[in-house]
Order: sequence, then C-alpha cells, then structure tokens
Amino acid sequence: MSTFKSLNPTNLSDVVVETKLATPDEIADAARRAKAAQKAWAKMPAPARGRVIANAGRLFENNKEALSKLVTREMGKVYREALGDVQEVIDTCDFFLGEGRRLYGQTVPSEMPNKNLFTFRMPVGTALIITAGNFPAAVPSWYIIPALLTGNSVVWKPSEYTPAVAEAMTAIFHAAGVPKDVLITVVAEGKETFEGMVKGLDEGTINKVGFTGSTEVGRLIGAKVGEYIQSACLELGGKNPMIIMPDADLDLALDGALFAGFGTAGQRCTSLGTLWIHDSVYDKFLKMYADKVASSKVGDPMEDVLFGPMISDKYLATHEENLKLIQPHHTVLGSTGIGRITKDNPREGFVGDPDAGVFAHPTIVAGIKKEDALYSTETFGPLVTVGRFSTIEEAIELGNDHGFGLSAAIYTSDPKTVWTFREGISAGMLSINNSTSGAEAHLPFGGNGKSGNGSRQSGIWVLDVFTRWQSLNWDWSGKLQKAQMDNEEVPHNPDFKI
Ligand code: UN1
Repeated sequence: MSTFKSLNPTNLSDVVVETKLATPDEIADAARRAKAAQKAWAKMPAPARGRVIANAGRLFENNKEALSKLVTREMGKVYREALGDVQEVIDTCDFFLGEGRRLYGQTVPSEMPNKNLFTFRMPVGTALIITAGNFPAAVPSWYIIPALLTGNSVVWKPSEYTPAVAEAMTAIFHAAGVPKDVLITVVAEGKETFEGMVKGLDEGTINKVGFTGSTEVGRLIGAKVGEYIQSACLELGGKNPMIIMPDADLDLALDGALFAGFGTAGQRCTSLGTLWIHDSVYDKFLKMYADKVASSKVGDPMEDVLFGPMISDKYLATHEENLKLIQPHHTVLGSTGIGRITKDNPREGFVGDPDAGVFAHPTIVAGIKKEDALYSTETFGPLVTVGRFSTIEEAIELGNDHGFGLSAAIYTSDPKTVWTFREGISAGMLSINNSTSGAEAHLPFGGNGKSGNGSRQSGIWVLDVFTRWQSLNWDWSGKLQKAQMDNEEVPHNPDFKI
C-alpha cells in the first residue's frame, strides 16, 4: 500500500497527515458506488438538496477558523487568505442553497394549438472532480456544491498535497446530510487518477469530469474524455497580463500588482503573469514596484507577511526551473537573492526560520520580450515578468498572443481605454483598476484558449456544466399535429403598400 506524507511547508518536520493513495481500481470502485447512489439523490426534491447545502454552509461557517488554520498549515497560504479560501466555500453554499428552490426550466409556446413545450434541467450523473492544491477549499467547492445541488453524485480527487483539508471538507459535507456514497473522496497521484478515470468512463460510471490544473494535463484529460462523447470542465493555467496606462492611479496599481503577483506566493491560476507598463511611466512604476516587493515581509504565513512558503518542495522545484529561463537581457529585482530562501541565501526581513520550510524569494524579471520563453510560460510561483508598450493596441496584443486567456487587468482612468481593452482582450475574466486575482464567487469563472475550453464555474453559469437540458412537448389536442407541416397560415397581403 503506498502512502503520501502531507507536510507543513512552513515547517517540514510537521507531518499534517499520512494518507493512503488510491489505486486505479479503487477509484473505479468509488465511481461505481457513487453511480449506484446517484439516482436516489437525484430523486430528492431540489429544495431539499438545497437544505443540505444550507446545512453545509452553516457548518463551514462554524468551522471557518479551524479549517482555515488547516489550510495554512497544509498548503502555506497566509492565514488571511486561508480565511478567504474558506469564505468562498460559504459564499458558494449561500448562492446554491437558493438555487435548490429555483433550478428553473422554461415553459415555451408551441407553434401548434393545444400543445405545450417545456424544458427541464437533468443531472449529468456521476462527476469525477480533480482539483489542485492552491485553493484546497474554494475551488473544489465550486464543483462539488453545484454538482450535488443539481442531483449528481461526486468522486473527488483532491491534490495529494492537501489531503487533510479534503478529509475535513468531506466530513463537513457528510455531517450536513450528504449521503456517504454521494460524495466520495479519494486521494491519488496523477497517473493512477487518469487510469481510474478511464475505467470509470469505460464502465459508464463517470459521466462528467471537472479538472483544475495545468494546461498540459487538461489537454490529456479533455482529449480522453472526448473519446467518450463527453466534454470536461477544464480550468487551466494562465499568464495573466496587467496593463498600466499613463493615466493610471499608480498607488492603486501598486497595491493591485503586489497582491496579484505575490498573493498565495504567486500560486493562483489568476496570479499576475506579466506587468505591462506604458513607456511614459515605465521607469517610475517599475521602481515603485521593485522597492515595494523588496521591502515586503515574507515568511511565516500565520504572521503579517506578503506571502508564505510554496505549497511543497515540488512547487519550489518548478519555480527554480523557471528561474533558468531568465536571460542576460533581463534585469532581476525584488529581493536579496533568487530561488530558495535559506540562511545562506537570505531574504532581508524574513519572518521565521527559512530553512525549516520551502520558501522562495520574490522575483521580478524586467525587460521581457515576446520572443522570451518567460513571455509564454505560466510560472506559478513568486515570479512576475515586466515589459513595456507604447499603445493600448500593442498592450492588448502582448496580453493575448501567448494563447492563455484566463484573467487580465488594466489600470486607467479613461473609459475609452477601458472599452478598447474589454473588446480586444481574449481572457474570460477582466478587471478594471483591480487585481487579476480575487474573483467573486458568483461571477462566471473560467478562461479561453490554453486556459480552458469555454466551460464556466460559479454562479448560474456552472449549472450548464452539471445539468443537461431535457425538452418536453405535450400535445393535448387529441390528434397528431406535425410541426412545420400542419401549421395554420394567417392570411395576409404581401403586395400591400400605403
Ligand atoms: C485558482 O487559482 O484556481 O480569483 C482560483 C481568485 C480566487 C480563486 C483562484 N478567488 O484569485
């Protein structure tokens, strides 16, 4: 039996939990059990399922501090952000508890007399939900809550780096009244998860796959699922641009760029990728940014710091690989070193013991050009690239041309620039005078191009992920009325002129 030790990235000697890793057969078995439980769950009236979601919301609220502390302990984001991560679960419960009493279908007029048309939302069946470690509470809840509310059962495969948070969340859902087999959590590694998924697809026990993670893995999952005439809900990477126009409020932009670039140690899919600064304010704003980052506190995530450790040593290793993409024409700013923070490679003002955990220096790489590998590489760590532009059209092109399209932001005070940006930028989520990260839990969340296949989470939009439209036509005329053929024509005069 293989196991995985989930370590506290602030203090690697603290083992949060040692968890059993599921085999492909165990994943397929979980899908069979979840499938068997789904029909009875779907039979429960949607308002009653909404009550269960309401119970879950209250339990998440009552356990907010404890769960947030676990989030910080297991994945390392600062406590204030962990509270936000859990708050997003509560917000999602708040939204969907009411959806149980709506879940509207439509009544549609028929072209025939004495005939009525209707639409109904049908659950898809059993969903396999595969999520990442950076938002161990919020992002899974964006899938699990609407999937359950709409009458689906769920097999959840959380990140192997956050099994304790997953276990706590699953226990809360069960305590709220979700039957054990309607939500089954399995911790597994990527390869085994993929094999288990294929078994479930073969057996017809997995009817929807939701995946949040890298573009590379999303492509594999999307292609495989497509063979089974299914479409996956894919929330993938980003290289999110932030554009600073000459008329921007630079102090405001500074706060936005700091949080977007280094919040969650840059490990949000919505984190700032490249900061594009207009020529006229380039030197001034770059200096403001570099000074601010250099003087910000990094370290123990329970203290008042900009960011804590990386999620795990694996994420640190990827960050260190990305640092190799820095070229001689780049200028590196923002810290007293690059790479891992240690006693021998110190960060000025570090809070805590860097050697105990997996901490990385914040790094600004200025002078980025379109030809550079860093222009189009999602770095998923405390690394922000900075480049310059002279027209809004050029900035939009730079913001789009790498092919990612998740989130994008602009700082300006000119409405004309705002609308030019809105129309031209291809990302799914835009911010005006705000960070690329920090989306609210009831707006459509998702991206285009390399960031996703157009599916959207959150709010009313995710209902289309977890339900299929069923149409019904009910003829009570007592005779066969053939659509498009037996219609009554209204007499009219086509040659009429006044
Ligand atoms: C993610 O990084 O996968 O918009 C989700 C944000 C958060 C969610 C990020 N509310 O930054």
